[in-house]
Amino acid sequence: MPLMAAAHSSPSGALEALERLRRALGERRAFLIYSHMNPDPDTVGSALGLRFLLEQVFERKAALCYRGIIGRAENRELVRLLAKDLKPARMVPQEQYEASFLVDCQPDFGFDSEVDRVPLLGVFDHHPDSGSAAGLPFSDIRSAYGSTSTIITEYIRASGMEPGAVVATALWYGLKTDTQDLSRRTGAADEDARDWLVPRIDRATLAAIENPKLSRSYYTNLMTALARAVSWRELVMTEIGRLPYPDMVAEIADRLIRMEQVQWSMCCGLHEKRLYLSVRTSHPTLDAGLLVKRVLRGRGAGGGHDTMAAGRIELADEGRETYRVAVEDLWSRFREELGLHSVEGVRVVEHAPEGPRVGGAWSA
Ligand SMILES: [Mn+2]
Repeated sequence: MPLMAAAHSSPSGALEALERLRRALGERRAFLIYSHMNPDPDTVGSALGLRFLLEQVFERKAALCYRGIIGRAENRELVRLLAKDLKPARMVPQEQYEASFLVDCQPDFGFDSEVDRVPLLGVFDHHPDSGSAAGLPFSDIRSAYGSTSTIITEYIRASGMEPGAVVATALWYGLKTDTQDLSRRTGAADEDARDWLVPRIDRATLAAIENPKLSRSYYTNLMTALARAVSWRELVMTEIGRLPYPDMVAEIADRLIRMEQVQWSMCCGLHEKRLYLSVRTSHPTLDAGLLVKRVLRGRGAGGGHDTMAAGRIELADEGRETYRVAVEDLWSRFREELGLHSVEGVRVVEHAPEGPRVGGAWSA
């Protein structure tokens, strides 16, 4: 269908963006779409939406892949129900693709040229522009948008094509989770995308994704996290040792930030020689991403948004002592940065069978 037909009903500039993408594709026929490491709903929704564009609008071949682990039960259900063919990068015959796209991140964070063999053609992202996409033939980075799914939705609307319930549901779930139901980091573009997507989604599938069964080990890890949690006034921190999957630290940080009087939550754990950490804040002015960058300076990599951030530290080995020393150092850095170094820590669950293993007086 001619693209101009949809011009009147799509956001301004969207048609130009679609044309820019068409030109960037050139004569290439087959594309690989990389989600970011340890994919979340926004990167999965964006990848499905971009594949729809490449296949249905531009009549090319496109496949999806990811690196890392899909851990969170909701994300596993999302992939099981809507993106069955999202494959680990190592299982994809990368030589069959001429060019690749990266969605919901930028090359300095989400692309590893050692592993990701298909030459990068472009990125779609809504994180602050790191400058690392500057040399690419195509990039669309809009940091004022609540999600990458919002950006991709604009392209689909501009194309005038109907995406169907699978793609619409995945895009809506990506937008919904990244903006906590459009309650934060959100603007008119996100609301516009919501109004367009919601009538197209499959509500029963969405409900199934949002309420998945949880594994027994999930509850074990939750118990460990609570038993080892310590608070210093408005800061609460915990660690769960060996992680079933890296995302687990984010799930715990999400739960702890809801505690009364708490403005900062942090959870960390170990996965294959890496210490992963996740931070949440409800502080009205301070920025979680900046705090994590300061804490990790010279120690590891990390960053994020105003209310949530994540990071990782490469450890020399997976040994218990190496991990304990790294956690002690991390906890002390957080307390220092938040001016809580002289405040005494208090166990969150006083009579838990197992207490905190780090944090000074509580060591056992
Ligand atoms: Mn996102």
